[in-house]
Amino acid sequence: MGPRLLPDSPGDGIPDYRDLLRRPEPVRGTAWGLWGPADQLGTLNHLSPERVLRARDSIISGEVVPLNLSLTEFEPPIIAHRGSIEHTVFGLNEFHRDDRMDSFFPQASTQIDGLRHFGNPDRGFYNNADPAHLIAGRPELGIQVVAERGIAGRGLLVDVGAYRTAIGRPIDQTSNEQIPIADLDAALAWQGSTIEAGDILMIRTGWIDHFRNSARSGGPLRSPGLRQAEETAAWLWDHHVSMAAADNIALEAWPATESTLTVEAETTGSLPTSSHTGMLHRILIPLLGLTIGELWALDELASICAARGRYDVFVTAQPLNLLGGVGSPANAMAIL
Ligand code: UVW
Repeated sequence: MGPRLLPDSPGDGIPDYRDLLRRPEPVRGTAWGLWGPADQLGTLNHLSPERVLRARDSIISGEVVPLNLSLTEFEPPIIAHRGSIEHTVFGLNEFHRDDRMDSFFPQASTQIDGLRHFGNPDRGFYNNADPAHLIAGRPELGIQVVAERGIAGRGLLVDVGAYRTAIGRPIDQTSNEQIPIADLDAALAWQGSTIEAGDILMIRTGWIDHFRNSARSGGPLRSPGLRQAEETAAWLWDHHVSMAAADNIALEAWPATESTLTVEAETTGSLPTSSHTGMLHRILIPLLGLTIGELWALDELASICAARGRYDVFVTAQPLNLLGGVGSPANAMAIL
């Protein structure tokens, strides 16, 4: 695999998804090597300084809208293997306070999933990273790579939840409804938006509001989200988005029980099926190098965007600078 450094201007020579599928093995269907053999940023490479600068055109009023839920929003935790923060405030004397967090799961609330988070069972981790190196204290694909760079650029809210309500076909928030790319395209047309290369895409389903009002009462955890299909991956890749975030559990529908995606390791039985079976994560993160955002707080932003009739904003997100971290609170904000 020869390194091929991609130019970063619109209309540049980035291969489309079909071309990725025509790449020779062992990189068929992947973006591996496109930004160099040692690349750790994947599609965040789309966020060139020129694009960041252009994103200032999205700032109209100077209003700032944080996009983060509370670190303790989900009590009890919505993902079983993630625990609850134990926060201790202590003082060295009567006029001093310090604090400590135990049982802190960086992906327990509004988060960024770094490129360590998922490998593809048939292909491996992004840019062929050695799985043995994906451990605490080692740098490969760690979230510190993103923290040391920072995320800033044009954000585009796609309010597919509002669109579906407006056309009288509201998303079923109680289900793991799969949202097809046709709905994303229709929502973009409805709100008068066009994706630009490098956009930080923010997809609002409206699930958080539903969860706050009802899902806490119990029952199996479900959220609508992107359809688990290769065409979804192709759509995200071909639009040259720098990252994709959503207000739901996993960006994609959860659980992935309606997925059409398979991996050979599971079909041949060498890997047991699991809750990750069928997940789109297995393409987006390891094969395309797409950084993902989950559980982003997009409702206030959506109201303001609807009122101003414009859905592009300036976005920043700054993950924690944790060497070898897998994910992080997003620390994201929109500037309008
Ligand atoms: C799920 O597995 C549901 O999502 P993630 O691990 O990306 O938070």
